[in-house]
Amino acid sequence: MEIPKLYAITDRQWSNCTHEEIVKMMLEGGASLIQLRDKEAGGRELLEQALACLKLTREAGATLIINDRVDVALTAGADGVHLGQDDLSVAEAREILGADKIIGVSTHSIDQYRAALKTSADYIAVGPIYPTITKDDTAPVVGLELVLEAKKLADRPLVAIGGINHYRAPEVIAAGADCVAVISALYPLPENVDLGSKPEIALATRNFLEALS
Ligand code: TZP
Ligand code: MG
Repeated sequence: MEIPKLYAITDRQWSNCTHEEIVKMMLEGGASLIQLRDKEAGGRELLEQALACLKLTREAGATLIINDRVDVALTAGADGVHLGQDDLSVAEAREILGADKIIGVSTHSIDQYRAALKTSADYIAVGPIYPTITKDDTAPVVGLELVLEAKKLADRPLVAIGGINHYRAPEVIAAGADCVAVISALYPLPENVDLGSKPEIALATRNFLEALS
C-alpha cells in the first residue's frame, strides 16, 4: 500500500469529542489515513461510531482503519484493521477480511518485526519510539534504534508510534519510518481553556502535516 506520512488516531480520553467529531477535524486538517481507536466502547457503540466516521472518510477520499476489532471492521465495511500482539493474528484477520482490506500490526522488538514480515500485513508499526502516557500497558521504549533496524529489513510501509510530536516527527522519518502514527500531539487544548473546551485537532493536524512536508 501507499502510505501517507501521518496516521492520525482518534482517542476520546484526550478530548470531549465523539470519534465522529474528531475524524471531522482530522479531515479538515488534511489527514488521509485515520484509525478509530477506543479501548472502552462496546462492539455496538464502536460499530455506530465506525459507520459515522466512514461516511466522513468516504466523502473525503480518506482511509479509515479500526483498532483491534476485526468483527467491527468487517461489519462496518471499514478499509481495514490494526492489530496488536494480543489480537487475532494477521492470518486470521486476513481470512475474515479478505485480500482487499488493509491489515496493520504493531510490533515492539526486532523479533516481532521479523515475524510480522512473514505475514500478509500491509504495513508494520514499531514502537513505542518515545515514552508515552497515552497507552498504559505499552512495551518498553524502543527508541529510534528499532526504526533503524527495521528499515534494513523492511519490504512494506514502516510506521512508527509512541510519543511522537511535531518536533520529533522529522527525526523519526529521517531514521527510516514512512509514516508516524500519532495520538496525543493531535489534541492540543486552546489557549483559554475552560470546561468543555475542545482541542484544536484540525489545526494540530495541519501543523503536523506541515512539519512532515
Ligand atoms: N502503541 C504504542 S505507543 C501508543 C500505542 C497505541 C500510544 C501512542 O500515543 P501517543 O500519544 O502518540 O504517544
Ligand atoms: Mg490491539
